[in-house]
Amino acid sequence: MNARRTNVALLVLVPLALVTGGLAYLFGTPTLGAAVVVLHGAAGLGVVALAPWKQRTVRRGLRRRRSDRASAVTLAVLAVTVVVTGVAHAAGLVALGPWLTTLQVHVGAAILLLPLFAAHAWARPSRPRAADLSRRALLRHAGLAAAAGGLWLGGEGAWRLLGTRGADRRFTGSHERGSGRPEAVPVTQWWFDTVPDIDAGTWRLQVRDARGDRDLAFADLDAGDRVTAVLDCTGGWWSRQEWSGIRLDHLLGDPGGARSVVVRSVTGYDRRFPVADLAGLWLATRCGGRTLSPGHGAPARLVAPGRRGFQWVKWVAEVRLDPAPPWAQPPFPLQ
Ligand code: HEM
Ligand SMILES: Nc1nc2c(c(=O)[nH]1)N[C@H]1C(S)=C(S)[C@@H](COP(=O)(O)O)O[C@H]1N2
Ligand SMILES: [Mo]
Repeated sequence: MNARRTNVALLVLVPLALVTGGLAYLFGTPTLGAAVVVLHGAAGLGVVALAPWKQRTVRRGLRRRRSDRASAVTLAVLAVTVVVTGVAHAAGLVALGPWLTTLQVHVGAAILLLPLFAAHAWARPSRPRAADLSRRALLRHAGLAAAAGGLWLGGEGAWRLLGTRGADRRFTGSHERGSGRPEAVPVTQWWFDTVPDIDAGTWRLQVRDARGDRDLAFADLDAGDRVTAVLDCTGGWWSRQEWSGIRLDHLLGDPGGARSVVVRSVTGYDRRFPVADLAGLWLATRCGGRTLSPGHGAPARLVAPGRRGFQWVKWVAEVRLDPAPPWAQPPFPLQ
């Protein structure tokens, strides 16, 4: 690998890692989810495999004192942070403190890295050449892919040999926490939401379906429809609990011409789901037989098995059938 080829390989691997990382958060079932997470790990470790070559370029560059040196050094620090936290999370280090998961740092650093990486690559003339697709070049690419796959397998083997928590993480990469013990589940917000103060006695759920609009009280929803489901937070942990409440097809009845159902919280946080999935969504009033704690979504929160945690809307204020298609929303919540 010379310097230009190393850079071209990074121009492929870093965007691949960013895209597969983002996609990993959109899949909650193993069918595609597992493949995307493995590809992500291998792409990220492919970047590691290039480090011995890149390191030479970096040394030469540092001697040359270019004008964008500070941002290049920041980029390097972010890249090391992303890789170290990614591997640390995979190994089993879930949290860096009571309020900070390793993956939050991983993803945060990766997002900060994106503009610096783009500017850095733009300012340097490492353009691909036709020869990068020659037979000999393809052999080199295969070598790099094998090194990346080897590092991934090596990691999996190492976590098993060393007996770290990395050995039994879920297909999403998440680690188990507090299954069967609702009080041991972390209280987590997607971004800026704060726990609202709601009186379950006066609280009403607004429902809009084919029959019109109505308000329901807590007792109307505490209907005993049960499900055991895994909440898998993108912060890197999962937990299996027994929930009960009311299934959305029981709550709403025949969707008529509606294409989606919108579930919105008291705080305005909302998510949209296909009406075809109503029988697989629950509005839960209880977890492990007890009413929900304020942090975990009291009086009622959505339980959406097979979907990542950010879809499990807490403190639900409204459930409404809607003519818009289920994809008419940003892929990730904005609040
Ligand atoms: C420059 C961008 C990125 C690089 C270089 C990178 C690199 C890595 C590496 C090296 C690992 C460890 C793989 C292993 O040891 O098996 C990892 C794990 C992970 N990364 Fe990233 N990553 C990037 C961006 C992202 C983004 C944007 C997300 C999510 C939005 C993300 C989510 C994850 C997850 C969930 C894991 C855990 C996978 C597992 O445990 O198997 N990454 N990443
Ligand atoms: N209203 C609202 N609901 C929300 C969130 C939020 O920020 N606001 N965060 C989601 C995320 S990211 C997760 S992982 C789960 C966490 O649920 P828990 O706090 O009961 O563990 O709630 C989801 N529901
Ligand atoms: Mo989450």
